[in-house]
Amino acid sequence: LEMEQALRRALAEEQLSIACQPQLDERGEVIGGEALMRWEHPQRGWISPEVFIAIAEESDLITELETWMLDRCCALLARLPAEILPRLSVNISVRHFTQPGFVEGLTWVLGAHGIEPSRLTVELTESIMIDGLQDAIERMQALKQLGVQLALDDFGTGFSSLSYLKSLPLDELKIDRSFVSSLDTDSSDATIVETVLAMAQHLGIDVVAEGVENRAQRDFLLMRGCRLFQGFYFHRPMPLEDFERLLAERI
Ligand code: G
Ligand code: G
Ligand code: MN
Ligand code: NA
Repeated sequence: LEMEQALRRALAEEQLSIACQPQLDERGEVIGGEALMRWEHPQRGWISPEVFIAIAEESDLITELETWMLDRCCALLARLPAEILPRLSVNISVRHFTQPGFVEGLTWVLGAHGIEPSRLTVELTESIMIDGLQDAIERMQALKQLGVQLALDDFGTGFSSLSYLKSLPLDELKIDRSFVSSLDTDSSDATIVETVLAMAQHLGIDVVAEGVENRAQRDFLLMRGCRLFQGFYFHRPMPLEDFERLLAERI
């Protein structure tokens, strides 16, 4: 509770910021980024998002944090033309996603900034199916009608069966970095990654490989049809100013 209060104050007192990790296509061009929340406490320093997101998710504070995040991300998309920043991904927690006003809020913020909705990707995890597949499908369809892109994050770490994949209106799968990081050392993880890529191709869903840390991993993925990459091999998450500088350098 003490931590929750500190986090509420962090939001009010602008201790929160956004880091962005570039996403690249098969030619190595930056085609977008994933926005990640950061918290620098005045006394305790940087607090890991694993810690503070979990605390925020215990209450509707997560909705406030992610609403702030969405507003900042839309402002960035509005500031940079699509040629410079084609797309941006944000993580939305299941608690926020299942809130009654979520779609309305998202519609409002996109409109307020005048953003083409397809430039925003909403990353969800398999926990969206907590209330059942049908509820998840309906909520996701409402988002698709808005025109945003939908990604399933941390794919492979959940407990759900693969059969739900064909019923969800997904644009993108993000293969969890735990599979990617052991591609070159664990043959069963290599098989899982190959299978996910083949399956996604059949379903017409793009795949983002997360946590690519070396060239061998990138080459393995590329040879098996992966077209989107994210990981320390290319870039670490960076402050927004640095991300904007990186984008500006390309032209
Ligand atoms: O780089 P990193 O340590 O930031 O991220 C740690 C975890 O925190 C990741 O699983 C990431 O998805 C999550 N995370 C970062 N920002 C947000 C956010 O705004 N909302 C949610 N739900 N998760 C986030
Ligand atoms: O769960 P989500 O994918 O949203 O979280 C992104 C997290 O993955 C962030 O904590 C980010 O710092 C981390 N990350 C991104 N690229 C790499 C990588 O190449 N290696 C490792 N170990 N972590 C990564
Ligand atoms: Mn993510
Ligand atoms: Na992930």
